[in-house]
Amino acid sequence: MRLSNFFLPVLKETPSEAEIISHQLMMRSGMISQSSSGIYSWLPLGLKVLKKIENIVRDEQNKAGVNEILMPTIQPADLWKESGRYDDYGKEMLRIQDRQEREMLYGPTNEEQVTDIFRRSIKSYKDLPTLLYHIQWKFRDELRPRFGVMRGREFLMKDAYSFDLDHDECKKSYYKFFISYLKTFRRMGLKAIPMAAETGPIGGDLSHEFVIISETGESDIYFDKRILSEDSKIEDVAYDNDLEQVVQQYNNYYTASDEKFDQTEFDNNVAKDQQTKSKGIEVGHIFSFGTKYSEAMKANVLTSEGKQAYVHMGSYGIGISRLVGAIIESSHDTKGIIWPNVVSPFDIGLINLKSSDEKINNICNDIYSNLLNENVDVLYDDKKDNPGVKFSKMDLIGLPLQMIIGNKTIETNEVEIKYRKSGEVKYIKVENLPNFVQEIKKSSAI
Ligand code: 5CA
Repeated sequence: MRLSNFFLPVLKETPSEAEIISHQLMMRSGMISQSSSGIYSWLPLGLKVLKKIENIVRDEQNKAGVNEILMPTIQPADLWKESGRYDDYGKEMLRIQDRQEREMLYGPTNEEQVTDIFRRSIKSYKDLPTLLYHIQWKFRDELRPRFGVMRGREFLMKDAYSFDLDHDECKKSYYKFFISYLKTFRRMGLKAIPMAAETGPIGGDLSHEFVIISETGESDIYFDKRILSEDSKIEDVAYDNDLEQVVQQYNNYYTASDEKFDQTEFDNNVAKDQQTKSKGIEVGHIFSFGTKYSEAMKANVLTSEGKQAYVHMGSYGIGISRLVGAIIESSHDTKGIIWPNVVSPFDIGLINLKSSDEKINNICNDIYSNLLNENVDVLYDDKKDNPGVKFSKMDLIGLPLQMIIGNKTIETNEVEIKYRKSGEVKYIKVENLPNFVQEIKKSSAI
């Protein structure tokens, strides 16, 4: 993509309403544009990151054997009346009437909708477990929407649902999601700590939230710091292993957010020098709630003994749009964002320092088209701005690697390579660039 053709409305000033760094940087780098309180448009740069995160989440759900579906954003109130949650949900739910004056709502979550799909289609224990997920916009009329996409009113969530014959089978599904979440967050370069949690309006008896450490997080978290080194091999865990054992390794460490925290328990379980208190951002939350919805909504299957049994269910959420902010919170410096390669909106930023010079233009154009031929997603700054503007813009938007070409580098027939994260700079001969590109592709340096 040529920058001259790319809609990137960067701001010079930090918007005063943006209190935390991720919100400031998302606004400054033109990733989002506010529509109303807690509701945002996603502009090209932001949308590319959102899609990358979405695709990692999707890939990990598919690998765990979960089926992707797409449920509507607008749901009939009748389903929520059946479960009893229509009144419970209160003002956080956006209620709508259609032209026939039927009560509808904009979904804040989908337990009812998915249970309806399940009960219409699955009648036998032979079809269990059934695992479904979708990635869809949600609306919650939060009392205090804030911090940009971190606590929005409209936000993108991956929500998955499991249906099993009994409590033990349901636990197996729960463990599967538990492991898939650790794999997912790790792929994004995040260390997410699983913490036993309250179940709130979703209900149930078993729940974990996945929290990443961040000074700007909304919850206080307390944990045994040894849990941070636990997930080093999580990508190698296969789903046909004994997952309970793996989950147990995590559960052995004391972790709690403020609502569950108990100082005496903390002191009894964790040596003083391992005790850590911090702030955290909840990026995922999983629940196991037995037959709460299946009984209320009559979702039952025939067992092997020919009896009817209510299915045991769980639900599993990941805040995809929140993750965009959460990743920035954990990866930035004074100049701007530092994207982990896997979610970066482009692989490389190519900077032409003198686009009025024909020779430099020709070299840059060649490099640009060669990179595109190699399937490298490159943002080519071909604009006429001065070098300072170009450098600070490229640093702000945080692409992992920059290629810089100007008078000085051309004298020696070289390209300057700058790594955004380390600040390391090196020079490569133009004719060696194809080799260099092959190398960095192989080493996943981009
Ligand atoms: N039905 C369950 C699991 S599918 C559920 O809704 N869980 S939840 O309420 O915990 O939400 C799941 C995830 O969505 C949270 O962990 C969080 O990362 C994200 N999330 C929740 N509310 C917001 C919000 N207002 N803005 C941005 N992300 C949110």
